[in-house]
Amino acid sequence: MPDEGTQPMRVGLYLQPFMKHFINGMIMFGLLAATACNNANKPADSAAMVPAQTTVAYDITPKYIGFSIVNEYPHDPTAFTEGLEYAGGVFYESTGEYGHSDLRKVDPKTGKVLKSMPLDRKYFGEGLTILGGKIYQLTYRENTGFVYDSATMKLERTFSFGTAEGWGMTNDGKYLIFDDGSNVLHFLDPATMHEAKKLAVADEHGPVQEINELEMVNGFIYANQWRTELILKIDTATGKVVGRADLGSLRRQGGIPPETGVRGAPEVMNGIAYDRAGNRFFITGKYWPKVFEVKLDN
Ligand SMILES: [Ca+2]
Repeated sequence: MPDEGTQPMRVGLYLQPFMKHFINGMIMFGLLAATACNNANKPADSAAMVPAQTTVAYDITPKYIGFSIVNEYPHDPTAFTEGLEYAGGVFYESTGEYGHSDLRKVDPKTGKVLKSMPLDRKYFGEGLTILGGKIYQLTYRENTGFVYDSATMKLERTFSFGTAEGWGMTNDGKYLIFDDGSNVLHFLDPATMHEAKKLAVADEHGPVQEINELEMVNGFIYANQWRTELILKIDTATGKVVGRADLGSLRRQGGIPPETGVRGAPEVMNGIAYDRAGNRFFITGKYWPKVFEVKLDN
């Protein structure tokens, strides 16, 4: 392996916007091509596996969702947050960057890392979710996912998934749901890791690209859209964006400085967790020194 200063992703970090757009474009081209192929060759009953519709725009504007900051807690400012989930009174967090990625358990009140399972430096951690006593964690471009025992955080096995990139992840109690930087949500059966269905996300303008960190709340998926300050509320039956929260002022209100491009400084918002018992949303970002407890007016 090259040393840290010459790692591909040290360059890749700054090429990420371009590369993600390029790769997303390729994925979309592939999906459209596959759709055309499927329509020509497959019977109608294969609809569940046909790539999701990608051109629809809805004629109803998503509901505006206001927000307010309820509380704020410390967050490790060296954590390149890629996934965040709340369970059993603690945060489970997946962090990214080659050589720095881990799965960690974090005390919400203090931000203290209670336990960390570092990834090999060839992996870039991405989304995570907890289902059926297991923690599932994606990687960015390594087409590898990890399955841990949720009680011990011991790594049990790995799996592969059929997209070029892995981004955010959540679950609906039955399926693992992840995204790949496009507008498509992928539903995986955790028993087989086979893809059961796809769902295209769209709003009144059409497909919504670069869906990122996810959180399932009361039957809706809440999603960061990458490089925006938006949280989208998505109907899991249709893929329709039914609500939209603009957290653009969260940084200012919460004392998180604007992005500067300086390495290690706070980057994009990327982390949504939900405490069902307390009906609390938690929001953080890459290299953010705080986690915010937020009330969404939905
Ligand atoms: Ca989450």
